[in-house]
Amino acid sequence: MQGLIDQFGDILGKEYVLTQDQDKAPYLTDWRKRYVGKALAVLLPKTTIEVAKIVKLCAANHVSIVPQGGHTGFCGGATPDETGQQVILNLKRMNQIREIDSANQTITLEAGCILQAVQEKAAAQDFLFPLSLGAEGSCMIGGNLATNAGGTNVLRYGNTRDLCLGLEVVTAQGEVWNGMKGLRKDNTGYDLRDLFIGSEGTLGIITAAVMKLYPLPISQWTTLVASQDIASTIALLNLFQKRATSLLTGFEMMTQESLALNEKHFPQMANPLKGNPPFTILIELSDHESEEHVRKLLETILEEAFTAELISDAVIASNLSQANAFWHMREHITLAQAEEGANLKHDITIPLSSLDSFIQETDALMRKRYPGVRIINFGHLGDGNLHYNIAPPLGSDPKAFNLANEKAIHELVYSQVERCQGSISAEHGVGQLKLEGLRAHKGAVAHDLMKTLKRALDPQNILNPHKVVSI
Ligand code: FAD
Ligand code: 2HG
Ligand code: ZN
Repeated sequence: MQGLIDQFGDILGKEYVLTQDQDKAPYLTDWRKRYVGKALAVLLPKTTIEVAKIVKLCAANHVSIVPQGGHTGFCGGATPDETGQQVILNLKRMNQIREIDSANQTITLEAGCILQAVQEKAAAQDFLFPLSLGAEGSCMIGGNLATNAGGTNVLRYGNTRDLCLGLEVVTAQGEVWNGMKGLRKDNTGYDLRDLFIGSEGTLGIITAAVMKLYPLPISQWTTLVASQDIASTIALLNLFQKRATSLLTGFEMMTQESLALNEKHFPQMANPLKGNPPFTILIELSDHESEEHVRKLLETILEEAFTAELISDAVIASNLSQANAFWHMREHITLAQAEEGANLKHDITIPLSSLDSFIQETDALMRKRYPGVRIINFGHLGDGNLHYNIAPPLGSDPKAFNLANEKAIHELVYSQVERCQGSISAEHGVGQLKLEGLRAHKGAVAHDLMKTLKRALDPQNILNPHKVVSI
């Protein structure tokens, strides 16, 4: 293998081929500390040409590649297996923003750009790059595209897929596909771009992209409201959709139990709504007209909601720092869960019309079968996306609880998801975490088509094998 390592060094420069255990360690464990892999080497390319040369070399030597961005994914997609025979290809050095095209309202950038840096670069030129998620300080645009990440602005601007106009991809054969036209219309046969988006590094390595920009709103207003039940919360969402239409940019839900866990670990982030309501809803409106216009609209809709008894309390953020504090409270639930210890995540989508029955039935079954269990349910309710996470009963050992109950708890939640015709992965992807259940969930025809695509594009199975589909 030393010969191969030397050849990697010839392509990248020796300092960008990490082979020592202490150098590789940060790349080998996923964010949740659920998967720990081994790797022959961690490779840090700087250019698309280098990526292409590495893929050709790996293909010739039957060495498989695990593409990696910020390594913040929740499904173990960027973590190698335990053989120590795979290489990690981390794209963090490919972090150039190539161009902002103001007339076309697009940004052209390399896959290793950190999401937050992209947002800041766009804002400096008076544009909004709307993708926003809790990991934005470390996740990368290539990872966002590879997972088709969602986040908190999907309601208005769509998933990462909806924000992408063009891609540059290195194929499993080490060819470079240049699909970097920033076109909003292009009906020239099969959509290769959409094939690579969401493929989690199994079909090609995304090296660059052309992404959409939007005008920066001049005013944003954020409010927290108290709701007593899910039926009222959905009626509230529909009221906002009707009255605020495209000004509605965020609609997030947090249950009492989620916020209690947050407050336990981050007491400075206590819920400003009094009385610990069963559901706390964070709503954001963004406007291009004036502060006055959006504030009045928000107040009017909230008055209507009070009159219709959809909400029992509301706090409007009086300044930017208070608005940020509301968002931090929402985003810290994941961190509070990590502090608390191992938990079972379910990133699911349910049609809004079935959400009430899903939560009522699943909560009841869960509490009956697992007395004392904590249901940390929160998420992007405007998209029907729940993070229906399960924490073990207080006082129990998380690892032992999960070992004994993980399979049955997943089955309970996912059978309810199927009953409601939902999805077992809303925004986090499949990776290795959900590989097993995918065939049953997608159905044999869809699953076989996915395998056919994988075999056609990567017949040697060198790109992220045993993630998403096994062939
Ligand atoms: P990685 O974790 O490095 O990789 C993810 C997958 O993409 C892997 O399969 C990897 O092989 C592949 N990949 C990475 N780069 C490339 C590339 N250039 N070409 C081909 N394949 C590649 N996700 C959401 O959707 N919404 C959220 O609201 C959200 N919030 C989060 C909050 C926190 C605190 C954390 C830790 C994570 C959150 N996530 C969320 C999950 C995660 O941030 C996203 O999945 C993100 O898109 C992953 O980006 P990454 O650069 O870290 O990718
Ligand atoms: C979020 O929406 C992320 O905050 C994380 O998708 C969800 O912790 C989770 O399960
Ligand atoms: Zn989420």
